[in-house]
Amino acid sequence: TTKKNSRYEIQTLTGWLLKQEQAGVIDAELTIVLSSISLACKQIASLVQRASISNLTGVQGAVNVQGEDQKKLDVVSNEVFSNCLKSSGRTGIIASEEEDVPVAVEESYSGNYIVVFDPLDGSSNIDAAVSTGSIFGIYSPNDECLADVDDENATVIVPLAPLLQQKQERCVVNVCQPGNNLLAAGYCMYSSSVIFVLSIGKGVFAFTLDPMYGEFVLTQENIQIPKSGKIYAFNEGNYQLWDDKLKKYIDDLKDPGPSGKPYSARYIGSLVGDFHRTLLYGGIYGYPRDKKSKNGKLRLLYECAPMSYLVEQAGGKGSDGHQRILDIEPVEIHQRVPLYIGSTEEVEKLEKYLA
Ligand code: AHM
Ligand code: MG
Repeated sequence: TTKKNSRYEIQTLTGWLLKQEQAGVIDAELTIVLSSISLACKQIASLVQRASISNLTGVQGAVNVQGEDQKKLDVVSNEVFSNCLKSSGRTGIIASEEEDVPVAVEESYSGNYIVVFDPLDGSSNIDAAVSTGSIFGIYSPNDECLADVDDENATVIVPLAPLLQQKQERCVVNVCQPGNNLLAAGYCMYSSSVIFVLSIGKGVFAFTLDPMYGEFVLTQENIQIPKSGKIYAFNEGNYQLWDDKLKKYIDDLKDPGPSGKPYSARYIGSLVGDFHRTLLYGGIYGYPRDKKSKNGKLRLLYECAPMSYLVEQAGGKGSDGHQRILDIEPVEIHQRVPLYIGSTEEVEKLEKYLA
């Protein structure tokens, strides 16, 4: 519970970030990056809420009832997220699930943080007004990641980004960093409440958007995921495409024998919503590889690594079935990996079945 000195005192996200800065947990630049992300999330929250009123539902390129061209909400959300980060002046490179390649931010004048994000995840849910979310991760521009322009494995060419410019006119920065290097990660869930969940490496905190103040207000401190939980969230429509070991695991959850109670199935089809429930109630979320998708569906950089960082900060586990997600070194920015995430005991149990 949150300690309040007076009934009028609220702890806003901005106030909380400033306290963290004062305590030396994050620097002033990162504080600015995080508050620009929270601004993007507020904007996206209002776009999501008004989507069907302002003709933001439907498919990209379609024509609406007034005969105007439509933009899909995930495309608009990408613009909102990118613009907020660019105008913060503190992000050197942004990589979005919606863009083919990472983008160097020329407006950046200090900080130069690398931000990876999925601006609107679970977008197939929008037209039915079901939960969606934004996911992000923040890396520092590590000098060790600087490489020669001729390096074929380098990921992005940064033209004249100020800090890097001192070293060479054009240099190359590798956005493909393992989750282990994350400085911060979080998500914003657009649901019956708008909830911003964040970790800066010292636990997981949740802030709820107060529609009266228009501010994110601290609502949960140091969230700990239950050690176990009897809820599983998998798209079981893919069952026939799964590996036999995984089928056996799911069969056993449903049929624990005469003594046990079967697990409950819950699946929104929105990683942020399914993850948020798992974080609070315990259990396991999984997106396995299958016969059609050899590496599953979810992206390592924008989805799996930030969520694994958060779950570990809350005392849980994120795995690809065999190894820790945060240890995986990405080789390309849109890389996909299988994801099993949630309560420690549940993820370990699954790993035993897959071994
Ligand atoms: P998206 O990035 O295209 O929105 O896809 C990611 C979403 C996740 O939010 C969700 O967990 C998953 O896809 C659901 O996939 P499926 O419909 O195959 O179950
Ligand atoms: Mg996504």
